[in-house]
Amino acid sequence: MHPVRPIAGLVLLAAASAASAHVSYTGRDFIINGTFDGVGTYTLNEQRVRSNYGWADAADADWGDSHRGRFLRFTLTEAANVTIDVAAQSGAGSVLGDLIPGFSLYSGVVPNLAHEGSDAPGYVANHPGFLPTSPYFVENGSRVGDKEGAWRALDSFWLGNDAGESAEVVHLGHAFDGNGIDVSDDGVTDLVGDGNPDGRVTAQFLLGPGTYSVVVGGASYISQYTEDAATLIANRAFSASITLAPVPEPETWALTAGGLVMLALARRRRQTLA
Ligand SMILES: [Ca+2]
Ligand SMILES: [Ca+2]
Ligand SMILES: [Ca+2]
Repeated sequence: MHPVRPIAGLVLLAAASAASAHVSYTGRDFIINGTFDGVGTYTLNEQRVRSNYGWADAADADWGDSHRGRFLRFTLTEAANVTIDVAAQSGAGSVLGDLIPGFSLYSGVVPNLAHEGSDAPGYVANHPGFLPTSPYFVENGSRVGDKEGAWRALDSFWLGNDAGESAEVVHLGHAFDGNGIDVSDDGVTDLVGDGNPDGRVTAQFLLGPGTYSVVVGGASYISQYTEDAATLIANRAFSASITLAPVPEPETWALTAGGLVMLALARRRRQTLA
């Protein structure tokens, strides 16, 4: 069994940076103003995400903290074959370059400054397991309710902000670097990675017109128990790109309600973890 996670240190840092740490897509649009010219590669360099465990921690039964993910977005005005690539980048100063990247793709975006424990109506209704009090964890290390955040890496999730705005993003797929993750802590791997732990992960999707979120985080589940306090929440640097190609034979694929048919990545069954 793993030792109790050192969450007290997390709380202090989260509180100190809470005003700027909530979800923001500003400066994280792959395609500026939603313009789509049919083909091309769009890259966001020198992105950062705090911790090396956020994605994996959002893949387990008690969900994860959206502050440990980096939210990127793009808009397609027509259907496209989209390759998403995320790679660790060398860091500068206190920014580390050791990210084991994972990402999830969602249809839609959440409102600016969305966060766990927001004042948006419906927060508790959309987060079974949270109690109707503001903080989603407290300073003695005990969580309020049985969820540690609202981010779900393997499923859709809902977030709101203190202005009362809210939205659900619909999970379309995910991929992560490495040989697999044991998110139920029983010694058995639950999630299969890309099999090549090289700091990079790539997956391909057929997408219809619409706006999409790509949420990037660390896929090192074990690091939340093994890293020292400073390393645990250190920023990790990464680059992310999307490459668009025309859809070759539109009659051979059908748009789902969410506008997606997956190509290279078999959709994982929804995880119900004991
Ligand atoms: Ca978790
Ligand atoms: Ca397991
Ligand atoms: Ca890889």
